[in-house]
Amino acid sequence: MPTIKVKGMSCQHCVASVTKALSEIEGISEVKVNLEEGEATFIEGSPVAKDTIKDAITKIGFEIVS
Ligand SMILES: [Cu+2]
Repeated sequence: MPTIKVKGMSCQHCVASVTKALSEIEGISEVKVNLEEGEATFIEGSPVAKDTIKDAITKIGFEIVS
């Protein structure tokens, strides 16, 4: 399962925003965000470009740490 590190999440609202943004990407499902670890995992049903994920996260004000 792909895991990404998301920087800037501080509360459950952030978690909800990140979960929503990732879930809305075509091909991504089963998004789980861990606030303490600052991580998001998901199932990639079809290949998703890294930039697509990055754009979705930065658009809502967070940052992906790689
Ligand atoms: Cu928050």
